[in-house]
Amino acid sequence: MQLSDKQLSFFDTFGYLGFPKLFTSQEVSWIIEEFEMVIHTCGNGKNHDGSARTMIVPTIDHSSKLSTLLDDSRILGIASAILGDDFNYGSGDGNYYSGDTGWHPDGGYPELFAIKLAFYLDSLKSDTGCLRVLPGSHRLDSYWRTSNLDWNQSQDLLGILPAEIPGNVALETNPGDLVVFDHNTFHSAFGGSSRRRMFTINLHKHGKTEEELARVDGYIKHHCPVAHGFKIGGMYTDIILDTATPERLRHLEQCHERHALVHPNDTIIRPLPTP
Ligand SMILES: O=C(O)CCC(=O)C(=O)O
Repeated sequence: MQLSDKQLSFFDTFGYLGFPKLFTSQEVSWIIEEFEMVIHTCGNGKNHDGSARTMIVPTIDHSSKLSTLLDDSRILGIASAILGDDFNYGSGDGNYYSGDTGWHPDGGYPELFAIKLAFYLDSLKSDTGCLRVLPGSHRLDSYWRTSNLDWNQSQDLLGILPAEIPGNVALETNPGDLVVFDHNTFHSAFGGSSRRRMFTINLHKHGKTEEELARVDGYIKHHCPVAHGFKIGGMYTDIILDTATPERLRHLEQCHERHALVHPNDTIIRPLPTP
């Protein structure tokens, strides 16, 4: 799958892109089945009572079937077009969200570095917890950022609810749709249920220079499973590594190796499988 110049310009300008109906209903069925298996058997899903968010990191790594999303030509096409075809897989979370998520970005990088692929597994409308974005907020010099306004305090500061901030976009989705956004882009969700299912695949640029490698290391420090309290012995599970094609390994190699440098005490050294 290729992105058009217009799609790339849209992403560059606004910091997000939507892909309605990217996956078929048959694909959605197994994706949901595997997601539920992962959050129940590897995470705390069975104890989710809706009083707080239940999260697991990683998610796709715990299922050989979900791991194949990293081999999918649609995902590869989107990721390669935005980040280059040597992009790194930077782990991802699986969630039963409960209630609102306030406005926040996932990073503040001076240039495009990391993106999030968000899979929402329920139909979500603007008043039932769909993802919202502040278009253009991925740019550090945008007013969304330079104003230094706390958009979550909009009621006190501006007399409007955070969901009513002018210019924010509610990205209503159905299962099978994919939403992609720059880590820098401010996002939120309001009005959702106490069991809003969603998982992410985070991807970032391959580090080549010393400066870029330092950025990759910083990413691993803050976004890897260990950073979220999930000690799986490295950046990835054995499942995602042992079932990897040579093409998938390209996207795992750098973070697999750098994890040992960033978190030496939480890395069980293991080689990558040989093709
Ligand atoms: O759907 C949501 O509640 C927000 C998702 C989010 O904040 C994230 O993935 O970083």
